[in-house]
Amino acid sequence: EVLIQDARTGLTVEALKKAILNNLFYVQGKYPEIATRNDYYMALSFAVRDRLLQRWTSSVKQYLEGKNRVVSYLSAEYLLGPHLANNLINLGIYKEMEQATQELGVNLQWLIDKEVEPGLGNGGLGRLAACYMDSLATLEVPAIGYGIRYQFGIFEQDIRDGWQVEDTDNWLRRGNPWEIARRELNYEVKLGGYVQHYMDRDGRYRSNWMPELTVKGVAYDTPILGYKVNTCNALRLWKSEAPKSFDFQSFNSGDYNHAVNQKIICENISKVLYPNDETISGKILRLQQQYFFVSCSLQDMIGIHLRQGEKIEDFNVTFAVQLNDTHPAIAIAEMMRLLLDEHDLEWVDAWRVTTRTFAYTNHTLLPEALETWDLELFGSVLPRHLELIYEINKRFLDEVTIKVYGDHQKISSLSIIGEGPRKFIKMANLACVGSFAINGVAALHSDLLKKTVLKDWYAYSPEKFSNKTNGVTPRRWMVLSNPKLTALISEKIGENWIKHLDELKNLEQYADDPEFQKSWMQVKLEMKQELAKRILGKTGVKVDPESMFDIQVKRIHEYKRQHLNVLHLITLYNRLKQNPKMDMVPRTFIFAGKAAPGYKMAKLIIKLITSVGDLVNNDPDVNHRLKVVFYPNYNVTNAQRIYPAADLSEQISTAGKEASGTGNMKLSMNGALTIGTLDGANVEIREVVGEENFFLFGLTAEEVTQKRNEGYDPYTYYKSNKELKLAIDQIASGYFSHLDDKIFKDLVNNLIYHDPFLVLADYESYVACQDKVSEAFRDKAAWARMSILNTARMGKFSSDRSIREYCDDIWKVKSVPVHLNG
Ligand code: 26R
Repeated sequence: EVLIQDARTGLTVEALKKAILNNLFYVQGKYPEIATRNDYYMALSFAVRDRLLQRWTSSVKQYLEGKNRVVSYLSAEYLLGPHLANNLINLGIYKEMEQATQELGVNLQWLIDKEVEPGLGNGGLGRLAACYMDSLATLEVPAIGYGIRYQFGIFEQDIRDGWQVEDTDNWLRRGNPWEIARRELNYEVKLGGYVQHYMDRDGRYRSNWMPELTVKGVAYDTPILGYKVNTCNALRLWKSEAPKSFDFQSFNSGDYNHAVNQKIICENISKVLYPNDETISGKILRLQQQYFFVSCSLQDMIGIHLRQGEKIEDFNVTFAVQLNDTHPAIAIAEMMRLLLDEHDLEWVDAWRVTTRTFAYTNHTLLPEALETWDLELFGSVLPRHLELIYEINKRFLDEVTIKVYGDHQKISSLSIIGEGPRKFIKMANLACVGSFAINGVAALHSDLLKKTVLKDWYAYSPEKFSNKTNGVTPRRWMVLSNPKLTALISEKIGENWIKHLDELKNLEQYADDPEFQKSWMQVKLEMKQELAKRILGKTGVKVDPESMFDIQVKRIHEYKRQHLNVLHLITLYNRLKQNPKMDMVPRTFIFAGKAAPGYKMAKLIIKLITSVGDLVNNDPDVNHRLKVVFYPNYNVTNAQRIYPAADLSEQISTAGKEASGTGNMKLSMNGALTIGTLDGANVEIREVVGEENFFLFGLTAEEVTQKRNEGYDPYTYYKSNKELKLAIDQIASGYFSHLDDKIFKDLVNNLIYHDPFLVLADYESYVACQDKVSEAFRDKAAWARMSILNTARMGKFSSDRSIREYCDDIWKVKSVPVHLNG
């Protein structure tokens, strides 16, 4: 007789089957014969969630027993991707669940594919937060991630007539089995209004913030389980609602309309994620979102701290709070407000606690992405914080003035308040004064920070600065998305690499083994075949899995230079047209990525890609040697399908512009070779994989600066390179757009007269390098060898390594192994 384990916690096939059927019956109210695919998906997810919750309560218990230091990660974005398969892997029950579902007559993959991913982020920064949550739990570090539970995440992208069309992402419509609403855990957040000042009985100056509006934040927790450990941390996202008192007041006075309007205003705060990447829009609602989640989170942390019986003065002993870019930087002023106005600390004590609590990560050097807020607008939303910022700034500048006496340039660059036609608040400066640590996300980026945007900050407090090169979780980006490669690797070197990615090194010994090379390339081919099927289904384009899959997937942005890629593609096309018999390595160009809805040029680049594709894909002269695909709606789910199929990874940003990049790491881990500039983490990737296994081209960051200073003239490049001129002239003349010569005018003029990202300057070097790539691809064994070595040497880029560095150098936290309670 088989012993049936507890249906809520058991990990055997029998226990899982029982759990699924129980949930189907008692949660979904269905029996197998009438259950839908969604019913099964829900039943399975709840079965998995039960097992997570068992580990969660064990973790909470363990954390509360000792006086453990906790990491608090503040991020406006978390791009988690689908949960089900990831949790099965981290629980170590993927195989068991596969069998359990099979025995119940349903297919696990079919259910996994049903999940709608939570797209609560734009791109790199949000996905990094998700990888870091995975690594924190895997390293058994007590941590809470705080953020916003957007009702609508990043828009869904559709391509119509070659243009991007946005559709709302209603990810919650079928319910979300991965979250637990904690109705009892809620905080009030004030907005707008004015501040009264008075002196209390003890002769202390007091501030009383009289808000125009109060909103309530309700906690929604998502368990984040580490890989094959019992540590299960919380991702706590805040949903905004109207506080009960509000309904009441207006309702009683008979102003029903007002009551309803207030309710809508409150609910709007966590309604939708701003889809802008790298360009600020200065919208009031965005500031409200930032303050809303930061205030809820800090109130929550203070509550946790005090309930442990600790003194408020020791807050920074309990929590290390990381600011994911400046989006949550208002936390520094809010911490001061809470300590001064609500917990009665004196200024110096409050400032000591605050500046020992926060650390700030910068994610971009682009000037247009450095957050500022119009001072008046800021004061209208956060009147008390404006006062506090004035005071923080005054005290800080007094200190600065002593050190840099008379250097007004320095003083104004360090000031939190910027002066122009209108005054504004510089969030990066607020983050810098209030933090004890400041870091960039790749070696080059951290270096450039010290030399450019944060130069004066570095001169003022060099001890705060460090580098923490980004990383990605191998659990999602290898084990989950590339099971065949994972099996092949583990067959040779065991499974330890999944937690200790450096062990991939042990693959190097097989790089020259013809048998292994064959199996390696066979996995790649199978992944390309799978992607080819999806491409056909989504775009109607038939691509050849034997051709080189040349892949650029990321947000569409001029600095990322998708248009440089297109210029190369057109050049290959022209070569074929001029010499249809030429022996060319067949390539499939695959693009994917969203453009910010208001970013005209990015949207035009998408249209350019699809237009060139329409012509090239249907030209008989090309004879299927070139194919161009724009894969719609790039998100985590699609990324997982694309990375394993890549031969070539395009990382071609203008040097000095991409802070790090993380897609570059995921692609290389999956055996793609990189063609790239010396930008962001490319520099470090090239260092570890070896320059002979990396296709380098283009100007260096220094040369880019120099060229600009000399007065860069793109027109001379346009005139002097025949192939370049032809490609641009074709775009301009309507060759790719049914003779419409207006459609790409802005793009062409921008390139030949301005070219802010030096596309034309790098064209020649890029095309020459691509020629080398094609030659290299002809030698299958040599290519396989390079591919294996790329994977073998990527150990450094595990987010486990990044998180370990944050823990040791910045947060000073230790791991706390969790024992499972019964
Ligand atoms: C203020 C606002 C509109 C805004 C600016 C910038 C909103 C969102 C962003 C996104 C930025 C911060 C971002 O995602 N940066 C990326 O961070 C990744 C993780 O560190 C890097 O790998 C990547 O190079 C960088 O562009």
